Amino acid sequence: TQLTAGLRQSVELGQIAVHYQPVVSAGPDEVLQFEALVRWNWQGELMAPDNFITTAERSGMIREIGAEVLRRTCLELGPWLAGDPRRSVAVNVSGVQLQRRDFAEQVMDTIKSSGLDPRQLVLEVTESVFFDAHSHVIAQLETLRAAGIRVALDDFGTGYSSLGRLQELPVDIVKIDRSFVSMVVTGAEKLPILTSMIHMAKSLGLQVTAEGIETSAQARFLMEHHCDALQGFLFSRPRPATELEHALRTSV
Ligand code: G
Ligand code: G
Ligand code: MN
Ligand code: NA
Repeated sequence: TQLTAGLRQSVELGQIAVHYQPVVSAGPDEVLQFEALVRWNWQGELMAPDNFITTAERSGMIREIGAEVLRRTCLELGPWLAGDPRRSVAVNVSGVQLQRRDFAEQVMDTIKSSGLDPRQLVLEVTESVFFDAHSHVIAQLETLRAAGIRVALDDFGTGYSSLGRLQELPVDIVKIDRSFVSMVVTGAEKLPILTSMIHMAKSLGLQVTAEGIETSAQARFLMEHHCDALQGFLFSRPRPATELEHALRTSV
């Protein structure tokens, strides 16, 4: 299709851009992580991933795009990451990428050549990756984790698997989907599902990040309920690397 041809050309021409959204660690508030979010410069406009990720997954182009996003992220955030070993960057990974048996090796090669400490990389996957996962998908995630890379379960709470299954998954971090966070509105803070999701993840020893924080009431609620980190438009929209300084001035 036209979209696929355009994408292929853009990857070759280096027109895949990455924006970064800060993740604020709770108390003391500090930006210690960014999430890398792909953007596509298409015919003079910056296209959001919702408009092309599915197409890219179908055509397999997501592999080239994913590799380019990781390379660019290492390059653009390398200097910031080198300033403090507690800092990290999270990159989204599609199940289509994980189906390739050389995925783990490619990730390791990319971070090695850019000098990034594996402990500073987080790979975000959704539950669907585990739903029909072949054993080599799990094995690759285990290999990456053994090297120090962390795995985050993105959009947590929106999938089909039971909460109990969380214990079996090779993940270090859960990211609570913003649909749960949006339930926190002033005066209606009876949120047993949200609070038990946090509680359960914490009791399994996982780190918990809440996504889609748009109000200070939501930030307060989630901090009071022991989330480790917060992310959302309240702090900053995703921005290009040249505007990181702005994002770093963010606080709760
Ligand atoms: O950036 P935005 O908030 O519009 O992202 C929309 C969706 O696209 C999110 O679900 C996000 O996980 C996904 N996404 C963003 N960047 C990437 C990427 O580099 N690779 C993959 N596979 N998904 C991405
Ligand atoms: O699925 P994933 O968590 O990777 O999606 C990230 C997406 O969420 C990006 O498209 C990003 O722009 C969007 N996003 C980030 N913060 C907020 C927020 O506070 N509110 C809303 N509505 N979307 C957000
Ligand atoms: Mn994500
Ligand atoms: Na999410």
